[in-house]
Amino acid sequence: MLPTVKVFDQLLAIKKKKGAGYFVLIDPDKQDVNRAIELAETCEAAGADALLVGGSLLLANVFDDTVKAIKEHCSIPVIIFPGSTKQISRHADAILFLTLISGRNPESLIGSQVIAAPIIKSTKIDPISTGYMFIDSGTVTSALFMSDTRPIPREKPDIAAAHALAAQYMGMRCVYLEAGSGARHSVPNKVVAAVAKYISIPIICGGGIRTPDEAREKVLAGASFVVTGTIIEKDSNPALIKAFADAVHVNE
Ligand code: 1GP
Repeated sequence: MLPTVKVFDQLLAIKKKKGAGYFVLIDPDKQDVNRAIELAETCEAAGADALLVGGSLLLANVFDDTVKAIKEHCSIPVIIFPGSTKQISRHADAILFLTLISGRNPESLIGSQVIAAPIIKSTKIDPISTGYMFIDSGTVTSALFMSDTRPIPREKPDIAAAHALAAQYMGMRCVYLEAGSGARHSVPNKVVAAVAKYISIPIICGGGIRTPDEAREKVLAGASFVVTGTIIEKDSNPALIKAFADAVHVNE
C-alpha cells in the first residue's frame, strides 16, 4: 500500500505535469465486484489518474471486497470517497477525509469524523483532509438528501469562495466542489473560477459532468482534478474514458 502523503503528492505531481488529473468514481452499489474490477482496469488503461470508491448508500455489503479487488488489479491510486463511516477499508491507498463545510449539520461537520478517525488510524491509511461543498445542481441528489443540508446557490460564487477559503484556513488540503452524482447541472464554471481565484489549495470538481468538453471547462476554470461517475457507469467504452482523460490533461 502506498503511504497517503505519497498519494497526495502523487496527485499534485500529476496536476503539475498534465495540467489536471482525471478521477473515475466507482460506486460499489452499482455493479458486482467482477464488473468493478473490469471497469477499474479499463479506466486505468484509458488514462484515468486515480479511482475513487464510494457511494451515498450501501445497499449491498460489498464495500471492502470491492476496494480490495480493485486494488489487486490496478496500480493507480485507489482513494475512498466515503458516503458514510461504514465506507472505510484498509485496502485503499487513501481516503478523502470529508468535512461537509457547505452545510450546518454537526454530524457531517464533526460527528462522523470523530467516529471515523480511530477506524482510519487502525487501518493505517492516512486521510486527505477535504472541504466538501455541495453546489446547487437543480435537483436533490442522493448525497445532498442523505446529508440533510442545503447546497450553496449556483449563482453565489462569492459564498462558495468564502467557504473554500475557510477550508484552506482550517488547514484542509483540498476542496471538493460537488454538484452530486447524476446532477442535472454540473458546478457552474464561474463558481469554479471564483473559488480558484480565491484559494491556493487544489480543487476537485465533480457531479453531472457528461462530456469531455465539460470536463475540460472545469479545468480551464481552475479545477485541479475532475471526477466523473455516472457517465462511465452508463458507457464504459475505453474511447470515451480516454476522451475524458485527454480533455482533462490540458498540458498534454
Ligand atoms: C459525485 O462527482 C461525483 O461525487 C460523480 O458525479 O456521477 O454525476 O459523474 P457523476
